[in-house]
Amino acid sequence: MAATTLNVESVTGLLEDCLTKLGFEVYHLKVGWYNSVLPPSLRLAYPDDTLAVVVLSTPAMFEQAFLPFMEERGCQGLSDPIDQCVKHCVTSAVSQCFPGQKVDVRYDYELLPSRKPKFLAQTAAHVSGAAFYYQQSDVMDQPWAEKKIFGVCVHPRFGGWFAIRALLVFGDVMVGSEVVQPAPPDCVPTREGRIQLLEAFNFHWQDWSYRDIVPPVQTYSQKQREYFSTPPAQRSALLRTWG
Ligand code: B12
Repeated sequence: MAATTLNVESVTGLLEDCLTKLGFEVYHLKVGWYNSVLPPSLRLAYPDDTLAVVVLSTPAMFEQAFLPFMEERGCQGLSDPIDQCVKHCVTSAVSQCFPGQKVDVRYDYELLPSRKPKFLAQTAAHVSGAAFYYQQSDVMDQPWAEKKIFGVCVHPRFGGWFAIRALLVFGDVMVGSEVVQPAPPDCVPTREGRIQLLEAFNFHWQDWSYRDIVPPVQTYSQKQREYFSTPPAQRSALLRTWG
């Protein structure tokens, strides 16, 4: 498709056609929305009107993309199989939907030479309207004194049962001023709720209770929980027991 015919609807529509059935969601943003909340060292080197898309994995990704991917590939020798699977799905979708188009694909686990993340996944999710990013500064009269508290995004339908996987920047696609920035749903509006959320995410993240801060429409299956609760070195053995 020629660059001039691409716009927000065609880009997100094409990506959804490929990725929704694999358990992913896509949300558009303008680079300017993202850059405006970040210091210069973390900004993306694109004009403000450049189109970007943030890709989330939902609970269904495990059964719809990951298990079939592992079955096809075999479990041997893959380090970070989930990351490899996401990369496979996203790059296949991009090359199929946008042949010849310049797309800068950045994954959540990639670092710049400066050791900073290639993109701030939570900031991207928030400014796209996908999931509210609750930060320490969103709590009035903080009870944590000087302690650093990491922030966490909450999805209106999946609570904490999702991950932010990639940012796609379409360097040749500019978005007009008619596209307005959506506010993410504020699903944890009270001070008490936000304290509970941030404490669960920072101090008890292994019990996964932060994920249920709002009633989710779907959570990770028993199989998926078992997989993520298994130390990475033993995960391929676990996959083999499932045949
Ligand atoms: Co982690 N981790 N992590 N993690 N981690 C990520 C944050 C992410 C997004 C990965 C993913 O989904 N694929 C998820 C969070 C999902 C969510 O939010 N729902 C995640 C998770 C789930 C975890 C764990 C639960 C383990 C796990 O299951 N994977 C634990 C839980 C945390 C804990 O320790 N209790 C975990 C742990 C960690 C460690 C190893 C501790 C480090 C450090 C954590 C941290 O710094 N937040 C870690 C990292 C490094 C990351 C990673 C790779 C980068 C985060 C980072 O360095 N951010 C991200 C993936 C990614 O983003 N690529 C995952 C840089 C800091 C400086 O950014 O604090 O958000 P920041 O500050 C910026 C904003 O405040 C912004 O400017 C600041 C920068 O100047 N800003 C904004 C300023 N004003 C405003 C205003 C608005 C409105 C907005 C939107 C932004």
